[in-house]
Amino acid sequence: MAVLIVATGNPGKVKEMAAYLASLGWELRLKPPNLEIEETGHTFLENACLKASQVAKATGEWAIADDSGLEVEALNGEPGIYSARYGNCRSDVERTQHLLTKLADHPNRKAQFVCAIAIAQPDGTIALQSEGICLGEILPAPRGNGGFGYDPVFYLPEHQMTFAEMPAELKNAVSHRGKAFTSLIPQLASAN
Ligand code: ITT
Repeated sequence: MAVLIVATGNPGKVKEMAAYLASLGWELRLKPPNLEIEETGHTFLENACLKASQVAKATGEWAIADDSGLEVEALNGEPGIYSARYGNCRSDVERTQHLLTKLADHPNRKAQFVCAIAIAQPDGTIALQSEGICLGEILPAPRGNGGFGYDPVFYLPEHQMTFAEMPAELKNAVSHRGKAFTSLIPQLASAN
């Protein structure tokens, strides 16, 4: 069974990525915690490729990376690729509050989550890549306890729930990450 290093330090992502990758025939391993990759790309895809490629080279194994974030229309796409470090806040709760403060009572609440996934071979060459988008709205206050990051304020009108109110299986089926994995998984299954 080939080893696949999950190149993220975000526990919320690890859980979701492991759910998509379970039963694909790869032995999943976490990236060494001291291996930090600087995200110098200008797009989600560039950063996903950077992380996958550098972790693959450093470990000598296949690696999969996710770069993702929230784009809010009324904030001209902020926080975007800077979602993890928005406002220099130190926790998901603070970042979410920072977003709500910036958006204030703006009538346009439209937002989208974007996810780019890249898989690199042990020599760092990118073997597979994929992207997914999930459209929603930003609520004026958080709702729900599930998920991670901005999930409590990201509302899907068609489900009448935030990501944080959804059972994990439903979020995994409809999310930006779910869509990226759906197109990636058939290719990944045949790469092993
Ligand atoms: P790694 O780079 O180690 O994977 P990270 O958290 O720094 O972890 P990103 O640079 O891709 O990852 O930033 C993604 C941020 O976007 C993440 O920290 C959340 O704040 C947000 N985010 C991404 N997907 C999300 C989701 O499904 N639900 C809620 N917030 C999400």
